[in-house]
Amino acid sequence: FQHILFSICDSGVALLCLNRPAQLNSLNEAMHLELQQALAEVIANPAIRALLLTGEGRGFCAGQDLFDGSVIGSGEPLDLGQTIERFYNPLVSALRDLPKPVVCAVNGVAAGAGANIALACDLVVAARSAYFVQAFCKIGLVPDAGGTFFLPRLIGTARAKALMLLGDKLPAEQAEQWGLIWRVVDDELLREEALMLARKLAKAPYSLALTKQALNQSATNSFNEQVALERDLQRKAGQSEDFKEGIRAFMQKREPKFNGR
Ligand code: T3D
Repeated sequence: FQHILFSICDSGVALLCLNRPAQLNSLNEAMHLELQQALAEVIANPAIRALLLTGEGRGFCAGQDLFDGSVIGSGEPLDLGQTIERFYNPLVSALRDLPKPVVCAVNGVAAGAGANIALACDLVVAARSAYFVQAFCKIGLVPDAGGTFFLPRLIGTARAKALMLLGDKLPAEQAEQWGLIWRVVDDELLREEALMLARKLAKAPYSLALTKQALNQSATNSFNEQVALERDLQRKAGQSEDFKEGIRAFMQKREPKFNGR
């Protein structure tokens, strides 16, 4: 890969780093294509049981690369909907629907689609110096990459509206206080702490993928639909090898050793 770093570390964690630090990891077409390939590998490879997404350098991701040829047209009206359809929607859907936990380590500014890509992940840990900015309004665009779905659900409509209409910076500590992200850590500890979380999640039982599915669907389900879904997912979890192992380990008073099946 040219624009991302992708490796499978020990203990079942895949590490995916956005790697255009001079452009604050803004996303161009080539980078999107590489991300699609890497995510396909994360889905297909059973040895990968958790994903850690982060950025190289002082930024996490500044959203769309505004210098990319597809953004600055040659006089023809642009169809930005195409970029959304081809790249951003599949990317945030893949992260959200991935049947494996995704930890996002926000190492610096997360702007525009970069902020919303972080919100599509399951656990977001941010460096104390990081901040989030819904930069779209500054360049005459609409928030995308799932932002209008995630943001009001995470922090409420009043705060989401203010952030999206004003485009103000939201420092990581405030984001943590508002419940936008899981935790803020000191800058120098970010990678280590995020990796620790991802390693822990990589040891989780099969039921974790089902739990993620239940929580994702609860955003749009009615109460009746949600409890019916819990019943169906519990039925599946109850048939898993990991459930048997969990019960055995409990009875034998030892730590369970789950294999994700
Ligand atoms: O197809 C479509 O276009 C639709 C999809 C849209 C999705 C979107 O994400 S739209 C929103 C795009 N993002 C932005 O509007 C954010 C633009 N960037 C900024 O506002 C600022 O750079 C930041 C607030 C993120 C950081 O500010 P600061 O002062 O820390 O850094 P800087 O000096 O502005 O940027 C450092 C370098 O990164 C600079 O390059 P240089 O001058 O050192 O060579 C800058 O041009 C580059 N950079 C930052 N953001 C982008 C970028 N280059 C390309 N695209 C960017 N988005």
